[in-house]
Amino acid sequence: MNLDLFDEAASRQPPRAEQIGPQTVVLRAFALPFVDALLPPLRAVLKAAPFRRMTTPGGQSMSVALSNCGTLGWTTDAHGYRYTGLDPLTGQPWPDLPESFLRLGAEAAAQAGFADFRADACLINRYVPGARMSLHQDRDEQDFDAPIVSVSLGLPAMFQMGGLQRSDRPLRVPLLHGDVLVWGGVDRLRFHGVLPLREGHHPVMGPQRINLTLRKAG
Ligand code: MD3
Ligand code: FE
Repeated sequence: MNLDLFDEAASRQPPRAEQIGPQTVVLRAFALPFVDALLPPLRAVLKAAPFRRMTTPGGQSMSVALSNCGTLGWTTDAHGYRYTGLDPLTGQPWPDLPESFLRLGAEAAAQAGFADFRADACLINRYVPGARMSLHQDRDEQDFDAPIVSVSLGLPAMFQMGGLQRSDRPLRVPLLHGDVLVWGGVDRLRFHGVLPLREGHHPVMGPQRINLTLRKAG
């Protein structure tokens, strides 16, 4: 038996791209080579702008905790959803978008067919077991021509991708540690959500899922 070949086959998976919509691609494991470069700056961002749970305009407390980095950050409160330049918790500008986040966003977007993507905002969502995100559209950004790049870290989640109407039956797509989802163009305003996170412990991230969404918000 050729052990070298066996080793190579066992350790190096081919890049897998799954087209789940006309302009929506899942790049399986695309972020794995970036993880070591993402985690230290992620920790620094969260030290300056800690995770917090926000209240929606409808008065519901979100089960997902969030933070942001970049020139703009997404927030919600009793008055509505919007992007702000200052973190309402600290009164300070959101932390800078780390280079490694920008690089991953640009490379994943290019791989999915969106050239020259440069994010100015990154929403950081934390799911603990039971946390979920109900079906919604992302429509608080200025420019719907730019794609969004989503990076999944930690525990697996079941993502729901619906259509342009809330009533369209969603497709279920599992998202695992290192998976990257890129969507734009005709898919940009699709309804989407995340089913309640299952209990578990991830070897790198512990008992949680963290999702980074790189956006052009301004
Ligand atoms: C839209 N986050 O932050 S990734 C959000 O996993 C959000 O934390 C989820 O929705 C999360 O606004 C989902 C975002 C996503 C992925 C694929 C899509 C949004 C999509 C496909 C089509 C439309
Ligand atoms: Fe969303």
